[in-house]
Amino acid sequence: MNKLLTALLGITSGLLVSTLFFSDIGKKNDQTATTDGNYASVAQKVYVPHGKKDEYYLMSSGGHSGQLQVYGVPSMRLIRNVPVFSVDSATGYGYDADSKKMMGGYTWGDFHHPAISETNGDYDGQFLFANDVANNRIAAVDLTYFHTTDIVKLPNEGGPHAAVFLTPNTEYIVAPTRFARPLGDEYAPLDNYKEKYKGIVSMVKFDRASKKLALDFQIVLPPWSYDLSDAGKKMSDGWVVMTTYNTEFATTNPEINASQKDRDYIVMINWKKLSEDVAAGKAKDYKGVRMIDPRDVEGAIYAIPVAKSPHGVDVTPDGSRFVASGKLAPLMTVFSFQKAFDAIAKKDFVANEFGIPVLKYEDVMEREVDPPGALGPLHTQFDDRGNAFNTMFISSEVVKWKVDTGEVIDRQPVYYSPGHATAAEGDTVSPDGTYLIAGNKIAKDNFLSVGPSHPESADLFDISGDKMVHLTNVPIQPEPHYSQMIKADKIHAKPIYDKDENRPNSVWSINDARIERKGNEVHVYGVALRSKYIFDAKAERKDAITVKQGDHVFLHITNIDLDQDITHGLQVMDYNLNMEMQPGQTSTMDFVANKSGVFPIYCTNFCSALHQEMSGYLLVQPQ
Ligand code: RUQ
Ligand code: CUA
Repeated sequence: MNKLLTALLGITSGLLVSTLFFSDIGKKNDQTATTDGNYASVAQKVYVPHGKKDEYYLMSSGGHSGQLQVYGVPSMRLIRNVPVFSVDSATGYGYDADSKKMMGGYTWGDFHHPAISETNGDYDGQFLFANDVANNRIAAVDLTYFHTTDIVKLPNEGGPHAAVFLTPNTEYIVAPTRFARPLGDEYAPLDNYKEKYKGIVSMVKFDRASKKLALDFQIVLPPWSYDLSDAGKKMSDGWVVMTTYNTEFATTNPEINASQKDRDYIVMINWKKLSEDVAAGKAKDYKGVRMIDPRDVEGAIYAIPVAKSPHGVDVTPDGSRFVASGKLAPLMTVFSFQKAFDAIAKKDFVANEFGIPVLKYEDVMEREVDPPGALGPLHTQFDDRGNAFNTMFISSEVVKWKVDTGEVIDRQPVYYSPGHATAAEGDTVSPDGTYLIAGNKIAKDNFLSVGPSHPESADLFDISGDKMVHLTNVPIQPEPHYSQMIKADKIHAKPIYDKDENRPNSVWSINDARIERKGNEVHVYGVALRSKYIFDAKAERKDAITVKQGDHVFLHITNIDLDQDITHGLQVMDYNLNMEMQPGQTSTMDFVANKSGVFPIYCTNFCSALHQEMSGYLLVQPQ
């Protein structure tokens, strides 16, 4: 094994490495094998007859599509695409005024890790948070309406990849950076990396009433790269553990230069202590951001050596241990919070060059788990019977092992190269132990070919027995990073928006529809209903809007069909505009009518037998 790894690492060409990673692995797998060879019994487990519903929602990251995909488990049917960081013409997201403003000028994002809001360490099903690695944003999605309600931009971050994870009562949405950068968008040459570049952890607050996010403070750390992290719970509540890589400070060719040392660090931070100190005014203000250096707070930060280049660390459901996976060392390491606390109490540490106390590996480590031939461990999930499940990116499998003893219980191939695994409620204080999916990066020959690039894929397992039973392999929307699986009855989605007479710009009666001019602003307060628009109740043609070239036009349209699933759309031809109004929703779109002419308007959402007739005109008189 070590020879193989050395061989892998010795290859300096990225191309060769990728070829090795992606060509031969998986071939040993017989993709038609189910565990017991009984297809009918397996098929029954994923078949959800008409009229019945799935047991779980799978909230799956859409990666660089910037969107959230909602699947049903066990059927693995894609139910809904929820736009979060990217424009979406299907829903008009990014075109209507609210979402356009939230997106802050960006049109895409890279969504990696969803996190469902938690109460006492369990999913409460109210909200979901997500990160945009590409443009340093965090979003909140309301799971009552499956709508994005807020996006906040994080200054000083360099791609919050290790985000988002939550503290057990959603006190904080935590977002550690991937790249270190100079603070305040400043310039500093890469030669000054060690001194001038900082690693940042953003601590974001969420207000459930207003559904808004706000950056509370940032933690300033050495310029290491931070990767998947987790929050303590129960006995370890108050702490976060984060993996690091590139403790070598590589500024070029990281593939080689960031993998030199045998050990990187797990960083343990006491977020409760830091947040108390920030509240007590001990943070420094840097360009409007409260910043705290944990080295200035006694007992707030420790580092623990870990197998090199770890990709993830996950806290066990009881909060007593954390499991780190070294993607370049073929093993999972189990660490004990209690052992760490004991070592801290005994002051059994030495400060490193940054003045961060480093605990001893042997003091905190409980065991190393090294299944023979298993390569590339990435992420860990848990069931309700003391078992852990690890994805193996290189050997394309899921390994099930006992957290208490390290005993390997089962290994099942996946098709192919899994990133994350997701067990039902498998990162909470009370996992269900029912289903697990592997989110695979590669599908290769699984499906009908669609050319050189294939879809990503997911394998679904029944994990209720000792052996994992492979149920199905499905194509999945790109790109499955993390996902979470929540019991269906924890989600309380509303069928329509409340009829709120006080909502700004809403119109609830046909007779109140009107067009008001204020200088060169034209405000249309209209309604949409099956199967027409009423923009101006008093006009001869109630579905026409006449403006002058150069006017700033605001369309405020309320869908007054308070019926489940009767969504209307509204596009404006040749103006690159489309929005939707869900039942009871008021949407606003604004634009400058800079082109003169006649522009048909029609409903983009099929809403009735006369949907095709649901139309109108924008008439722009030339100047
Ligand atoms: S990281 S595939 Cu973007 Cu979640 Cu491990
Ligand atoms: Cu309204 Cu189609």
